[in-house]
Amino acid sequence: MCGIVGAVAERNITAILLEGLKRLEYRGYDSAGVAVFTHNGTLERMRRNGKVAELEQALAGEPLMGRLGIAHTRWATHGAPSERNAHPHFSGSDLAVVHNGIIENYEALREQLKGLGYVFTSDTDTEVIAHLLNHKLKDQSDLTEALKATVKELHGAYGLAVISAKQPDRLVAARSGSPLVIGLGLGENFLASDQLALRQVTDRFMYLEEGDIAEIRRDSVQIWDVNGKSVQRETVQYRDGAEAADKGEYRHYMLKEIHEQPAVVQRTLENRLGQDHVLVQAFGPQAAELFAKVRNVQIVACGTSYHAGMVARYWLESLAGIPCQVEVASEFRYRKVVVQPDTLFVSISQSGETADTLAALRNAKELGFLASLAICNVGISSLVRESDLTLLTQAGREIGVASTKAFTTQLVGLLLLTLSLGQVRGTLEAGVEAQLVEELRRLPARLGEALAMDATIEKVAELFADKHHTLFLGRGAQFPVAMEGALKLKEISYIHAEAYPAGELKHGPLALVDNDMPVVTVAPNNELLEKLKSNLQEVRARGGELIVFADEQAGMTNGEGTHVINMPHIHDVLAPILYTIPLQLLSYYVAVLKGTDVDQPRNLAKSVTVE
Ligand code: HGA
Repeated sequence: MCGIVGAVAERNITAILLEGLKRLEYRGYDSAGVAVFTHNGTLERMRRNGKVAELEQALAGEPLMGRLGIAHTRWATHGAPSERNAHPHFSGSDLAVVHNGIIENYEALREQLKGLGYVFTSDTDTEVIAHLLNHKLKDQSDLTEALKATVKELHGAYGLAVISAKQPDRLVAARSGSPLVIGLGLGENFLASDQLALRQVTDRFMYLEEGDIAEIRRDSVQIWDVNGKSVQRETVQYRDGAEAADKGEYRHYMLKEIHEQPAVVQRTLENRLGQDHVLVQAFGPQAAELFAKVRNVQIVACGTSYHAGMVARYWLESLAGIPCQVEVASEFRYRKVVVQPDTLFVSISQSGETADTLAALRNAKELGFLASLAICNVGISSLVRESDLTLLTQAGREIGVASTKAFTTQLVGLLLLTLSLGQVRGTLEAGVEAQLVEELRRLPARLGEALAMDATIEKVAELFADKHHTLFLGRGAQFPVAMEGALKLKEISYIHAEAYPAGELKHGPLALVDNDMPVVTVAPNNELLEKLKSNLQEVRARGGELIVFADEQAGMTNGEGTHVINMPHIHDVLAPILYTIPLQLLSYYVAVLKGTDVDQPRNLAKSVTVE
């Protein structure tokens, strides 16, 4: 979502701030801005609606030079995307603030501050922070102390970076509910909402914890915890080079990331498979002992990760014999939940900073779950740090907003979890586990075969380019795959897409079917196939055009209005992972035909760190 970058150095920092914003832009991108304490001794800012490139162009025309600055890329929550709502927000001419998150009591604060004579120039919740801080500075001239007093009055979530022309030797920061990391340099220091923004300037980082306030100067960093106690935070060093952030030979990040799936699935399996069984220790040293006690599983996630959880439910109940519930985090966190004894709480999130999922995990701690497990792509995320057990997916950095490789690696992680639980609890026959382990080893090659269908799918995409509505059908564990396919299509091509379990068709959605509504079907290759074929007849009888992804051994053939795309044969349990690939490619090629912004679709953002 929004991104924060800050720097205090002896050299000009504007280029560093801009580069940081570019690295964060895939998360939120409706406007951007920078504030710099210039060589003239004044605080100046430049803001632009639109992408970071607009800001860069503006700065090329009118450079801002200085050694202290903060910058922001915005994904609006309060107030439309526009230059006046873009951060940094000023109070007077001396104070600049950037903010990630939401201030829930901003209306009351706004009224109070207006009463004190402050004039608001934006519609954001953020601007109240700038004025409140300005007000606190009247009693307390030290910026850090004034920020400590300010955050006491804020309800909601914030990652904040502040600079003042009156104390131009420091950046001051506060974290509550929105991540911040300090980048440590030599005679210079930095701040960002994600270390990725700073990898070009340092490899040493210090993560702020909930409630921390930090004062960052060129040659020192001081941190106070939520109780105001001065604390040290551990320094983490990354030795690997910054991850490749270019598109290589691909036209879009999304296509690159789709094609990375065989490799990242392979990586996710590495060191986790024994000869004929899953290595349960992959989930942490105490996993075997905890898993032996598990009698229920509660999965909580959002968006694409929620669909991964839905697939896992079929696996956990059919293979490991464990009752499983799956819920979207934004509902779970606010509902009165009854927890069955010995329930494992599983959260799934690509970034590990998804606000609703993180809040659900924090609530879960009070609800009497046996333990918590995070399936996550970022090892240094809040979700991972706050969970008892972790399985890191190895998808690498995912830049495209529409999640692809994160989803398939989550599925792999969830299948490893299913097999581990079945193994430890003795509910899964060793022979079945051995067979599935073998199938998992072959999975990267199968995914490669599905990717080789690229040109076929590109052709199929033409059927959708002029359509406004589509239906996606599946049965069994292929139903959540259909849900994920529909989500991908709507996210990046803006075509209305709905997913249904095929058996539900006649209970309502069949009324929508006509020759203008393509119906995409993900066929199961099991006892449900014959049932699905009957459902498809119901569509054909109403003139609906069918696009069916089916196992090459399922015996389905093309006919009038029926396009069958044969998929490489695969074990039924792994089919959801394989069938995801053509659906990703389909939405990609439809979006390309429609000319949308594939990697940064309108209104969306990566890593949803607000509620
Ligand atoms: N509420 C602020 C910041 C939004 C944000 O953090 N988005 O991810 C605004 O609307 O500007």
